[in-house]
Amino acid sequence: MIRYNAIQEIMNHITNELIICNIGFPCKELYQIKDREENFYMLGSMGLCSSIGLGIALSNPNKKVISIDGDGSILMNLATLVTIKNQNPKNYILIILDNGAYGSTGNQETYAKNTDLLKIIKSIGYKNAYEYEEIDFKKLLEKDYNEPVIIRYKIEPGNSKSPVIPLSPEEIKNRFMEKI
Ligand SMILES: Cc1ncc(C[n+]2csc(CCOP(=O)(O)OP(=O)(O)O)c2C)c(N)n1
Repeated sequence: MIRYNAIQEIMNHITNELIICNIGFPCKELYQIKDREENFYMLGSMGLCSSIGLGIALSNPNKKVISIDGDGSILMNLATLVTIKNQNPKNYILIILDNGAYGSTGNQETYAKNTDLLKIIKSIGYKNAYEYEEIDFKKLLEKDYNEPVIIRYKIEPGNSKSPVIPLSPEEIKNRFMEKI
């Protein structure tokens, strides 16, 4: 499975959750699969999708917030995992699409090829750390948790042919802010 199909699978279960999406192809693919005002397409700041999601989750405790991130971006900002754990937003779900590659820039291998991100996540103390293939994501979304959830979704490298998003950064930001 490549990223496009993984995002399709995730979006099959989404209702009114806020979604923050990783830079590059993930955003273009999410836009193509299911554009909605509740989607924030993060266009510039590699490594900060999970941090932006954390801020949105802390400031909107009554909404479920999902960040769709990548292994390369998590590796670029590993401290985010410790920060999220300590801030402990109960309404936050971080999904890491782990293709072992910097997919958006040409599938150069990342260290996630040899370093198990889920082991790192569990070692930080996350109780709700899962492999996507081992959970029922629909049921997970229906449940309430006392701590953040992190899901690693193992996929293959590969980009779709999704075009550039026809919205400016200002338009993306403004419609998302109005929605929340
Ligand atoms: C600080 C910084 N370094 C590099 C880039 C270039 N860049 C954009 S997306 C990307 C790859 C992201 O890889 P990953 O997070 O694993 O997501 P994937 O594209 O594989 O889904 C890179 C290197 C950038 N935008 N910002």
